[in-house]
Amino acid sequence: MRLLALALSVAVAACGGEEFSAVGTGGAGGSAAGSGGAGGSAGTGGGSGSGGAGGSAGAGGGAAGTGGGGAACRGLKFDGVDDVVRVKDAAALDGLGKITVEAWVFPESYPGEVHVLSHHDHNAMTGYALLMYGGSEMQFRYQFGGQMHGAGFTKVAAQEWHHVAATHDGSKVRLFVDGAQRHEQTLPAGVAADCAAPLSIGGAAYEDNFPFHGIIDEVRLSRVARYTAAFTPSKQPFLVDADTVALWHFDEVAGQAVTDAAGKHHGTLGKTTAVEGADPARVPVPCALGGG
Ligand SMILES: [Ca+2]
Ligand SMILES: [Ca+2]
Repeated sequence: MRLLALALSVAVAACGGEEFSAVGTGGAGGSAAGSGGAGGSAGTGGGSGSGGAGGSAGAGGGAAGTGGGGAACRGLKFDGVDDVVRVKDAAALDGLGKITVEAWVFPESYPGEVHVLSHHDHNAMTGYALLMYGGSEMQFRYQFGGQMHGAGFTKVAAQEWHHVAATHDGSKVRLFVDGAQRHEQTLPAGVAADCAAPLSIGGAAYEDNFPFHGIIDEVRLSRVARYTAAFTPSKQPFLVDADTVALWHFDEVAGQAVTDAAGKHHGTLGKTTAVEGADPARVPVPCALGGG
């Protein structure tokens, strides 16, 4: 974890631009008038806040979720050195017939190959990973039966929020950035080879490398190909449905636990439940995902 001040400054940079338009959602603490605290960027956006169900729109330009005091929207900032989230291996995470791996990311830089989500063991040749290779080129990679299959590459620019997704519909792998299809490739569907490595977010699963540098939020793993054509990524947090394997909002206030909203694959900051250097930092992020 780097200094909190650094993390906050990054978050402000991510959401404090003039284009930022914060839309607060009612209900779950989503008041949009986030002008307080270090993250506040009041007056810069055309945000409308709803103070609850059916609430009237706020006139102010508060930057939702960036206020330092009690904002509900958080993500995890990875330092590009060793920060990672670990989720224990489970049978439900294995196999690769139909799948979607997706997340919102704000890469600060690309120190090298970085893994967004990895349940992959390169040496055992099992599992899958969504990664950026060669300095920003996204690839979806998976291995089974002694072969490695990779689909990509497509650029994911740093210093911007992007929705990134890889899908396999059993026939084709597709890569999407901000809902635009960037790549399509016919590849065999994987068999249910057991990857014994943990599932890692922000780093490689099978050894301590390929650390992500920047913020990751809203990571969802699904057992279907959710996207087979261009789409508009939702600005709202993902929801759990029957096809969701796991969904991590990263909205916890503190502590080591990383909750799976689907209830089964909770993770931990870093490599253990102890406070350690590999723990990503919890940072405020725009409540309107992707920065508005
Ligand atoms: Ca979040
Ligand atoms: Ca830890």
